[in-house]
Amino acid sequence: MANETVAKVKVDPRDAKLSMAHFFVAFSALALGGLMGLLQTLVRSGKWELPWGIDYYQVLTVHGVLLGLVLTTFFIMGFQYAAVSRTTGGHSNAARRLGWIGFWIMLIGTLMAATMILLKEASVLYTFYAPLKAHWIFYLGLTFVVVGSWIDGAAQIMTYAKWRKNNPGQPSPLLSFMAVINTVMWIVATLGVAATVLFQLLPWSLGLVDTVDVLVSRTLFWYFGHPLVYFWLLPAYMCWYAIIPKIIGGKIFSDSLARLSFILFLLFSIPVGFHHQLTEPGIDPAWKFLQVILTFMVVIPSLMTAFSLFATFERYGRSKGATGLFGWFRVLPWNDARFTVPFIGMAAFIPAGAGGIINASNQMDQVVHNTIWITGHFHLTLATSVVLTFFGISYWLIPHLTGRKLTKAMNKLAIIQAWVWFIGMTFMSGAMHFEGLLGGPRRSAFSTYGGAKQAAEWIPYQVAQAVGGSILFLGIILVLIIFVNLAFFAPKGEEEFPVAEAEDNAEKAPMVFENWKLWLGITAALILFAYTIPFIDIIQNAPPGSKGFQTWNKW
Ligand code: HAS
Ligand code: CU
Repeated sequence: MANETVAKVKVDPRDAKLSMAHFFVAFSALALGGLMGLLQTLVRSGKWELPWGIDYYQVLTVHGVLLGLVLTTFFIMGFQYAAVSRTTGGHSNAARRLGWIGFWIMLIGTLMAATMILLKEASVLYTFYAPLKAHWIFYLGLTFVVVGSWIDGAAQIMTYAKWRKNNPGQPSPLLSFMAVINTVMWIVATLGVAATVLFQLLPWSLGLVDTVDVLVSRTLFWYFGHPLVYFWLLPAYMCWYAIIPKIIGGKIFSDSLARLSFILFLLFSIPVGFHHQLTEPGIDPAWKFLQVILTFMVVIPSLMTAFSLFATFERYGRSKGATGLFGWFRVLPWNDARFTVPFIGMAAFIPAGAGGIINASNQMDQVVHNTIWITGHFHLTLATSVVLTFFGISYWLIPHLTGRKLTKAMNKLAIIQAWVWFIGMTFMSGAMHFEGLLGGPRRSAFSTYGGAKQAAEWIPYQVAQAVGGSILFLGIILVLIIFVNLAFFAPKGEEEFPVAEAEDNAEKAPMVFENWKLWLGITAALILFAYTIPFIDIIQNAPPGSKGFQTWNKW
C-alpha cells in the first residue's frame, strides 16, 4: 500500500527543527500577550490603573496582535508543516528551504509590527482597519507576515503535490489534505487584507494620499477576517477528526465526511464577511441578508463535525461495553492529557458555537454588536476551544519533535492546566456575555465609559472578569512551564505522533475531493456572487470628495 510505505512514524528531524522554530515564536507570543490580557481585565475592573503612562489601547493591541495573529499563525504553520511531513513521508529539501524562508519573513514582519506597537505608533488593535492609522512600518511588517505565511504554506502544498504525483489515483493522507485545504483557504482570504494594506493603508500612512475609503477598507478586512477565524479553527478540527480517535483507541467515524466538511469550509468561509458589518451603513441590507444565509451554510460543517465526534466517542464506548445514551462518557481516557485537554475545548465549543449563531442572526446581532459579549464569544471559540486544542497538541508534538517524553507528572500538570483554564474562562467569558447583554461596550477602558450609573451595573461582571483573567494568567504560567519542560528538560525518549485510521470496512474517499479546479472554481464563484455588486455599490456611492468617510486624522 503506497500510503503505508511513504508515511513514516516519526517526523523527519530536519522538519522537526523548523516546526520547533515556529513553536518558540508562538509560545513567546503567548507569554507576553497573556500578560497584557491580565492587565486589561484589571484595568477594566476600575480598581487599578496602568502605570508609567501606558495606554489601554496599546496594551489591547499587543494582546490582540500577539495572541490573535502571531501565536495562531506560527502555531498553525508549525503544526501543519509537521503533520504534512508525518503523513507524506517528509518534505523535500526544496520545500524545507521554502519553509525556512517563509518562517524568517514572518518573523521579521512580526518584529517590525511589534516594535511599532511598543513605540506607541500603532495602537490600532488587532483589526487595524481605518480610520485608525498606524506607522507605515507596522503595515509593512504585517505584509511581511502575510507573504511569509504564503511561502510557508507553499512548502506544504508542494509536498502534498509531490505525494499525489507519486501515488496516482490514491486519496491523499487525511491530515495532509486538511492542512492543504486550510492553507489554500488562507491564501484566498489574505488577498483581501493584502489589498487594503497595499493599496489603501500603506499609501495613506506614508502620506501619499490624504484620505482612505473607510468602508472599502473594512469590507476588505472582513473578507479576510471571517476566514481568519476558521484558519484558527481548522487545525483544531484536524486534531479532533484525525488525531483524537487514535489517542482514545478508536477509529475515524468517516474519512469522507471529514474531507467534505473541510471542503465546505473552503467554499463558505469567505463570502460571509458582512456578518461583521451588519450594523454598518453603506451596505445594502439585501446583500447583508444574503451573507447571513451563507453564514448559516458555514455552520453546517461544524454541525457535521459535532455529529462525527459524538459518533466516534459512542462507537468507541460501545466497543468497551458502554451502554445507554451517555455510557460512553465514562470509558473515555480522562487521565490522558492528550485527550482531556482538547476535549474540554470541544465541550466549550458547544456554547461558543451557539453564541456565534446568535451573532449571525441579523436582528440579534443588533443587541450584542460592539458589546463585550463579542469579546466573550471569541474567548470561548478562539481562546478556549482552539487554544486548549493547540495546548493538547503541543503536549505530544513538542516531545515528539524534541525526542523527549511527556512524563506522568507533566501529563498531570497539563490536565490541571486545562481545568484551571476552564474555570478561569467560565468566569471571564461568562461575565463578558452577561455584561454585554447589559450593554457594556467592548474595547473600552473603564475611564472612557459613559454614565456612571450605567457603569454601576456592569461592575460586578467586570470584577468577575478580573478574577477570571487572573486565573487564566495562572493557566498561562502552567502552559509555559510545561512547554519549557518538554522542549528542554523532559527525559529523552519516544513520544508518538498519533494519526487515526478509518474503520476497517470503510470505503475509500472519493477522488472528487481532490479536484482542486472544481473547488477553487466554486469558491471563486461564491466570492464573486457575494461581493461584486455590493463592492460596486460601495465605491460608486462613496461621498464625493473624500472618496469615503472622514479621514479622521486625529487618530
Ligand atoms: Fe465568531 C465575531 C459568528 C465561530 C471568532 N467571532 C467573532 C470575532 C471573533 C470570532 C474573533 O455572525 C470578533 C471579531 C471582532 O474583533 O470584531 N462565529 C460566528 C458563527 C460561528 C463562529 C456563526 N467565531 C467562531 C470561531 C471563532 C470565532 C470558531 C474563532 C476560532 N462571530 C460571528 C459573528 C460575529 C463574530 C456574526 C460578529 C459579531 C459582531 O456583531 O461583531 C460558527 O462557526 C459556530 C459554529 C459552531 C457550532 C458548534 C459545533 C460544536 C462542536 C463541538 C462538539 C463537542 C463534542 C464534545 C463532541 C455549530 C463541533 C462533547 C462534549 C460533551 C460535554 C457532551
Ligand atoms: Cu465571522
